[in-house]
Amino acid sequence: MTDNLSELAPSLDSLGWNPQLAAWADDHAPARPGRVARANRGYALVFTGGNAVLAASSSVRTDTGVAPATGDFVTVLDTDDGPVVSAIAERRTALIRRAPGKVPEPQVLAANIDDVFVMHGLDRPVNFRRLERQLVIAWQSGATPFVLLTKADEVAHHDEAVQSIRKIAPGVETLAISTVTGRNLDLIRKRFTGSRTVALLGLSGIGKSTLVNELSGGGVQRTGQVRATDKRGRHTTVTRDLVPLPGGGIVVDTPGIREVGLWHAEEGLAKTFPEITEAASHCRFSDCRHDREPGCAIRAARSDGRIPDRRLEHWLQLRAELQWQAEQLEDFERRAASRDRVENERRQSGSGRRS
Ligand SMILES: Nc1nc2c(ncn2[C@@H]2O[C@H](COP(=O)(O)OP(=O)(O)OP(=O)(O)O)[C@@H](O)[C@H]2O)c(=O)[nH]1
Ligand SMILES: [Mg+2]
Ligand SMILES: [Zn+2]
Repeated sequence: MTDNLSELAPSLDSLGWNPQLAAWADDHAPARPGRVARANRGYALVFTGGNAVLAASSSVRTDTGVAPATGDFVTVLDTDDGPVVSAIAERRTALIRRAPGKVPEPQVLAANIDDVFVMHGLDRPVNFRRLERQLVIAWQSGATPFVLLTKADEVAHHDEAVQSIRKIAPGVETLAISTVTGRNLDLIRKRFTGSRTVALLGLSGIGKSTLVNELSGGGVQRTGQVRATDKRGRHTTVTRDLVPLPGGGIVVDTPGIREVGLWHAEEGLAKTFPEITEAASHCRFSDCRHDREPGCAIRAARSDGRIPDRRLEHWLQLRAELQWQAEQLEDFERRAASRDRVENERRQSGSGRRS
């Protein structure tokens, strides 16, 4: 694998190494500690302090049911077959979406992060629903979300966009930035100190990798032009990469994501819609469905304009989606368990015949 990441050699301290992790790693000696810079199917590129090692990860996945994700703290054991990821430390935070496809399973976009930069390009209309979904998974991660509106140099009146977004992202710092004019980049740079780790989230072509290059002061990440006609990106970044910055701090560049599936995100939903969560706590009945029940504080807030229709509708939809997903997951697990039972019985009756 030849790429810029494997040529970096950050120290363990700059990657967020701490006494708890050291104690954890001691239990796994003689394996070496490190942090995952990039995870591929079956392999992880691991910064082990002064080195980047490509380690096999299938066995740890089979043993623990967890595959290493970008940002994970891991141990790497040298075996006759080469380096192998031998353990993954419990994640402090994790940015997770539901993996695309029919099977209900999580996809970890970044682990052990402190902030999530939810990014939208001002060169196209902001999709509020997508932004709200992104905020749900960002809040759910346990990290602090920020909204960055990129390409501020391309629009004359971006203040309006910033104001309308502040309304749908209460409690979330929202900034318009530009890598062309340098607008607000000083504020962004200030977030990056020590081993603080920030994950970037957003559609293809909105300038995630360009920001990474701007912050790192060099062409670490490849960037690609958007299509002139509809501003669509070309999915230039295809892996989730942990990029340590020379002045401190770490940024996780990610491929552009269109589908933001939710995964166990009740808390994230509550934090994304704080005004609705607050109103719900005043409904007369604790199991109020906010439909026709008497004393519904949400309906009252809606009718006097404190909660906009659009936001309430989206909240109800996302809540229903989470409920549906919980049922689907239960059903899925029940079917898997019954398959295992049948398989066990088949095996036992088979061994019975042999004896
Ligand atoms: N005008 C302007 N263009 C920008 C800015 N930031 C990025 N771009 C351009 O937007 C295009 C896409 O940038 P990338 O950084 O590759 O976008 P990305 O979000 O990493 O895209 P994917 O890797 O495909 O997910 C490039 O042509 C950049 O030069 C900005 O602040 N202003
Ligand atoms: Mg990119
Ligand atoms: Zn109610």
